[in-house]
Amino acid sequence: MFSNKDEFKLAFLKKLEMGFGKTFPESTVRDQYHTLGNMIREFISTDWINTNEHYRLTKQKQVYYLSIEFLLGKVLSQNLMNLGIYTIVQEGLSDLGIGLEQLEEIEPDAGLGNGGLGRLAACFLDSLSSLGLPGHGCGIRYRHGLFEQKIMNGYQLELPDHWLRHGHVWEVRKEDLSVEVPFWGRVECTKTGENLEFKHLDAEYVTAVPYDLPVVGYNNSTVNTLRLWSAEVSPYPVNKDIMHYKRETEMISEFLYPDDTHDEGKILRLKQQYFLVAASLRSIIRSYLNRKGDIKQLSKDICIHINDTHPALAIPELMRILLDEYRLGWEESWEITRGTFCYTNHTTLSEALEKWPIHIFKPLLPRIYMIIEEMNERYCHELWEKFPGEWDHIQEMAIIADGVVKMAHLAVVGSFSVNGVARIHTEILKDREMKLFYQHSPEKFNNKTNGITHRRWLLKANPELSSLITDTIGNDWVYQPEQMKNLLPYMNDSAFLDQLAVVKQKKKEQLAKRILDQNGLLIDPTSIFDVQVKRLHAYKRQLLNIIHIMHLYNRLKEDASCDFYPRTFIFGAKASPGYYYAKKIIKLIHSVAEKINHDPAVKERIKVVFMENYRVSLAEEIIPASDISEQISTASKEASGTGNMKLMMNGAVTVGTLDGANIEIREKVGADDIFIFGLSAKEVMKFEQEGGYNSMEYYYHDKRLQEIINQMRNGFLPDVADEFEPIVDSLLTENDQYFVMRDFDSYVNIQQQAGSAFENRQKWLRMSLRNIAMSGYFSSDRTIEEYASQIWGISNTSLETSIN
Ligand code: 26W
Repeated sequence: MFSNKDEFKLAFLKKLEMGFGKTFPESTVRDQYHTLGNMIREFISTDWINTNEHYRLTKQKQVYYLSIEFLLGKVLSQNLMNLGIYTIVQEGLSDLGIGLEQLEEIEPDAGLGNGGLGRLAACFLDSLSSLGLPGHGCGIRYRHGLFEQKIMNGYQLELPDHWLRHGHVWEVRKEDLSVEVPFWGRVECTKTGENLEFKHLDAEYVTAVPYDLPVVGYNNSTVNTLRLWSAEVSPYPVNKDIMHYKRETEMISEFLYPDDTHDEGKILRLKQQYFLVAASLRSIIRSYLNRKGDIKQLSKDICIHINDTHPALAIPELMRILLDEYRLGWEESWEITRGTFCYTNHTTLSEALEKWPIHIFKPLLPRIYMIIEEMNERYCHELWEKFPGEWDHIQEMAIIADGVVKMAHLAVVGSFSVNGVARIHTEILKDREMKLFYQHSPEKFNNKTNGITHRRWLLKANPELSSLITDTIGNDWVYQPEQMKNLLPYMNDSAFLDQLAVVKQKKKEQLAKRILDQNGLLIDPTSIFDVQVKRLHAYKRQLLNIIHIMHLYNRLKEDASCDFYPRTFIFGAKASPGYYYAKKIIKLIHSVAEKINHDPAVKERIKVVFMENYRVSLAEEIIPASDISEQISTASKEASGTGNMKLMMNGAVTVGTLDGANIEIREKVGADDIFIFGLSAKEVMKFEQEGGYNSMEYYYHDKRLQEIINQMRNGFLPDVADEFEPIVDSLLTENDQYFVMRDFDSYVNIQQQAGSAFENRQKWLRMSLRNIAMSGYFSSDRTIEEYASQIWGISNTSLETSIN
């Protein structure tokens, strides 16, 4: 299509004129963006076709990653980079007087996810393609992704995300591959000879229309597919008001649920879940039968991965297909089904465990409910054989109990593999949350510590650091990120450390400029950039961070001459719209910022910045500029965390608890190059079980805490006096469920150590370097290789293997 910038320019101008009927000087930046996007998508299509053809001909096993969320962010530059045409395009555009950054700016983030779980799915897709592995995503094409956050007077406002307003250049609508998904109705059972036959009658149909997005591998000609389903009215007749039916149908793919911890039990969410799995399974099976003829071999030729329990209905749905459509017997269907699914758990927080009330479930999905009932009965029978008479034990493990369908139980029982996302998380699953299941079938359980794609989070987000790495150790690390270890010998090379410092400084200046533009706040780019960016949740303890900031402020007010290295505290966080407490924390951060940022006495020393509308593209700007990475969840609560890995890879040093993947980070960098504080997971769980923690004691005995808590209610902070009562109550009246006060002293100390370490420039640069050098393990390539070899049983058989 084009192989140098002049060819690119010609093709670009021609496409622009043909596409928009305008001359180049008449075109807008948006016209130019769409032209480029369309051009690149067409450029991709040859490899896309070839990849599919290759899979079809080699008949190799395929993996499908089912997820209710895919948090892709922007794709233009990642695609250009993976295709190896970034420079050609950049230079060609530049000759025309167009900055590629301006076009990138126009592209909306695809924000089809809340946080960690959705972003992980996006990183996994990138790794699958880049490793040349046959793995595809299946999700929902929400018309509105995660809400846009605006801050007004310190309060969060939510605006709908209109990412599709101007069309989406990367998607291809495949109307001919649409499928019908049935809801409601009734099941009729008839006996034909020996067999029972089940028919779903009077169902209301929804048409699922697929939109395919290409997932481009890094420099290897592999293009896998992310198939996103959109809900549209069905041509089948309905028995109700047509306008009402249309509205209800389209609602299914209208909004992403903006909650990442609370299971709300809403019927629309259940509809979304079944919609996703019914449509995906149909298309997976269709393409399987195209490749291979025999449905009975399904589990040898495909693997379906369910990302948390949200797509767990795929299990009874496959049973339904095998039983009702292919007429296999129960035993055989069950064998195939259990050999096909694998499940990842992403949280042990009990409020996040999905449970569907039968009275909602059964009428909406009558045949699926029947199948789950049968699964439950057979499973309980099997348990009875093993634990005769132990009713409680069986009841605790049942799939249906207490009037609800327990999705985690369904997922465990119907899968051949169950994994957690960091070592401690998997251990907690095995000894607590899923203990009984682990005892019953230990062979299913395994750990796969999360990872992130270094191609986005280093190569793309931090080209300056990437160039420095490549100039120093060559570019093997791009294909084998663990090679970043080869940077370790530069630990004592002061010329190299200086260059590292220059890169970090440059990223900090870029972020300072963004903060000035966006927040109107002038910050000192030589101060420590202390960053906490993630969803707002009580267990993540943004509160501990802000309390510590209040403490520093109080100290500086008392003694202006005290030794303190200037710091800029940077927050980015969205709160779920219905999460009242989380929104109070956002307000508190703003009130504290207001107070501190306007006090001339501390002005040069502490700044507090809340960056509005945290999302993938903003993360790409903040993370490379960070010095300190705040990973301060109450130990045992954060399954893994992945922001911790992104920050480490960009040379930030972690201040954190021994929670999630922080534990493995410490193992990699060594105890000297990470700042660990606070209760251990064991200690937290002991308090939770046995009691013995009394937060009031900390209020009475720690004068620092007392002063801070008083300041939340005595008019010290701007705004009404009782604004922060819910926070004070959580700390005092409700006995501080997340041990903020308990960990406060330890946090103050470790933060002081981190501050002193920063003042020793050489020491800090060495710490930073060790974090970068050891971050290769946390590439999602390593994670995906483990999934591929240990769970899925797939390998790279592409014609062109990617190692250059
Ligand atoms: C039912 C509502 C709901 C929605 C989403 C409950 C729970 C979720 C997710 C499981 C929340 C989530 O994103 N979990 C995060 O997954 C990341 C990727 O594995 C981990 O790194 C985070 O620690 C975990 O909180």
